[in-house]
Parts: sequence; C-alpha cells; structure tokens
Amino acid sequence: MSDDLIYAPPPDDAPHVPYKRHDPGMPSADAARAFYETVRTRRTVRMFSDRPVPRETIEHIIRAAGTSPSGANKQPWRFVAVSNPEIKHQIRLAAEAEEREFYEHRASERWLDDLKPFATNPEKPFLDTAPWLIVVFALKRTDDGGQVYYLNESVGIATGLLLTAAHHAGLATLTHTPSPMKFLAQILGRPEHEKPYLLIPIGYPADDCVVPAIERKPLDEIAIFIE
Ligand code: IYR
Repeated sequence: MSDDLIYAPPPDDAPHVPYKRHDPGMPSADAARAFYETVRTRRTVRMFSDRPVPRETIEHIIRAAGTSPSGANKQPWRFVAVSNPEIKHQIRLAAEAEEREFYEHRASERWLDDLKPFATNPEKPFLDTAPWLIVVFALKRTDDGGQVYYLNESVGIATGLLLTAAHHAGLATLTHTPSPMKFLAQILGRPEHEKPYLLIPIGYPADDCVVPAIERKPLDEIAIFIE
C-alpha cells in the first residue's frame, strides 16, 4: 500500500519538518460537501452596511491569505487594510474618475453589454460605506530586491483565500478592479515594487442587499474526469 512507498530523505542543507495532515474528523466526501455548501453562498456584493468590523477580524483574514502557496515561497503580496474615512474617500474619488473614463470611453460596446446583468456604473459609494478596504498589492520584487516567481498565480491564490476567509467570517466582499489602478499606490504611499492587484471592500452586506440573479456552471461543464 502507499504507506510502504519509499521516499529519499531530503538533504541536510534543506531542513524539513514532519507534516501533520488537517483531520476534518469525518470522511473526506462529507467534509468536502460541507465546505462546498458554505462557499456556494459567497457572492460578490456591491451594497455594504457601515456596521464596523473589528481590526482583529481583518488581521486574521489577512493571516489566512498569507498562508497561501507561492513561487519559491517568496510570498509576493502585501495587503493594505484601510478603515480611515478620509483615505477611503480619496480612493473613492480616484476610482470613480477612472470608472467614468471606462464607462464613457474605454469600454467596448461588447464589454458594456456583458456588464449589463450586473448593473454596474461609475458610482462607487461602497468605497465610503464598507468599513474596510483591503488593497492587494503584488510584489514585483521581494522587499530586499530579490526575484519572485509566478507572481500572478501566487497573488491570485492568496486573494482567493482572502475572499474565502472573509466569507467564512460572515463578511461580504467585492473584487473591484478600477483600472488602471496606479492611483492606489500613490494614495497609499506604496513603494515602486508594489503593483496594485485588486481592491476589496469588505464588511457586512446592507440590510436590503441584493445581488445579480446569475448562475454558476454545473460540475459537468467545469470538470472532466479521466479515470
Ligand atoms: N471596473 C468596472 C467595470 C467592471 C468590469 C468587470 I469584467 C466586472 O465584472 C465588473 C465591473 C467597475 O467596477 O464598475
């Protein structure tokens, strides 16, 4: 059986520690189903409550994101969490300026057509309302100037974990992409090697929050099994 497989031990100059498997305490099929039932209710939300969220919650959500795998474990991400109302408002004004350009000039007819089900527009009140904005930056180099690998994959995975951790904590998120996003680095005073990646408002949904009536693809459209 697989327990009998022999692996070469790692060399002495590459320290290793025993791996302890996460034990869900139930068969894997039950645990996987339960997790799916939890995450399937996640939705991208654009109507936030101003109800406060403790900083400690945000810290743990960011810690969760920081557990992600990354190329050569360079952890090429930085998460800037903003609750300061003046800074949030500056971000709103700058984002809305970019979005007006997008909706009035930059976007193709096809793109605008594809966005119709989401009823988005250049007004971004949630950038004031949501108690926190988490701005995800991708590090083009490590803080000490070193090389990073698979940058977009690494930061994408970390961002996915962040969204999932927020959902798990009962919070709503929006993956917001005002583009170009350079203004975020300027407003937040980030160094040149940090590239804005995503702007994530996070908080409780508004009491009367609604979301677009859209569907997810069924398993047989997203998966192929070769057994
Ligand atoms: N960034 C714009 C437009 C937009 C683009 C896509 I693709 C979306 O899925 C949603 C919105 C905005 O945030 O309004």
